[in-house]
Amino acid sequence: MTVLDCGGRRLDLSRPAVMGILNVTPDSFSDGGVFLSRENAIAQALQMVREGADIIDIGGESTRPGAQPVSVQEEMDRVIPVIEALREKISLPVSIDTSKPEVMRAAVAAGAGFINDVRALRDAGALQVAASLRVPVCLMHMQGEPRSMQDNPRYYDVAADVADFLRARLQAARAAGIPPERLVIDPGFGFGKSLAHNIELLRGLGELKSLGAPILAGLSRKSMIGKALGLPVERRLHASVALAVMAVQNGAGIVRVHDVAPTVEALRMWHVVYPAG
Ligand code: 7PJ
Repeated sequence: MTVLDCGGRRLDLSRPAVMGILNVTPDSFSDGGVFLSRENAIAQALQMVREGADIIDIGGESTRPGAQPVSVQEEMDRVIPVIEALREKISLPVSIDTSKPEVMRAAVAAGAGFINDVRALRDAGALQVAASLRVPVCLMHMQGEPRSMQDNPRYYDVAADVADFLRARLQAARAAGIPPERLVIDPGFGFGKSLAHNIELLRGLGELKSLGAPILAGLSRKSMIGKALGLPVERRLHASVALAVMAVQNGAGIVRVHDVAPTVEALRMWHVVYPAG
């Protein structure tokens, strides 16, 4: 049984874990602006806790294709008050979705117990800061930068290229002093990937298990559903739940989702059928 120690709060990975998404941004692609106010963000987090989430992932910078970067100060102003409020109100671990070392430091000081970095600690100083904070870190694969990553992404062999990248980032993280029991990996669905690339990665997700770290997968409401089924973002719930189950079936230990209640129910059923994983 694996339990991640998230700054004193537990994330149990002996059964599929659900990470609920809390965007505190004005421009996230599916719910941008709605949760901008602090009160709304907190209410949304509490709702996800009631629905059975295992960890709440708070992000203050949209990484959707085409999104513009935000300043350190702007990102802090969005996320830190929400993390501080949630520290008191919920007992689950809170994850900070950021690439900026300054935001990582402030977020952990405010109560976050997990770092989710779509840039896999490649920003200057991020490896050293993350190591000093002693909380688990998710290292995600991304080809290119959000602004341009969906302009004709190319790979020699997408599964092998992603695995090679994650292996190298795990090595860099360990070399910086982050022990293996604090590392999680993520192939980064939709981050510089075509529909065909995403499908190949999902089918081959189990191959990442050989890297020895728990796997996080984020497929919720993503454009691969839009491309495959022609559905707008507000109609992607059922396919998102299906993809979460497929990801778990293929080896994911954590799924990052917008719709917590239906995903929790689907994965509870999965766990009844596959109690040993
Ligand atoms: C992911 C993420 C993901 C991790 C986003 C969206 C775009 N972090 N942050 N994995 N996606 N670890 O939610 O559609 O797939 S932002």
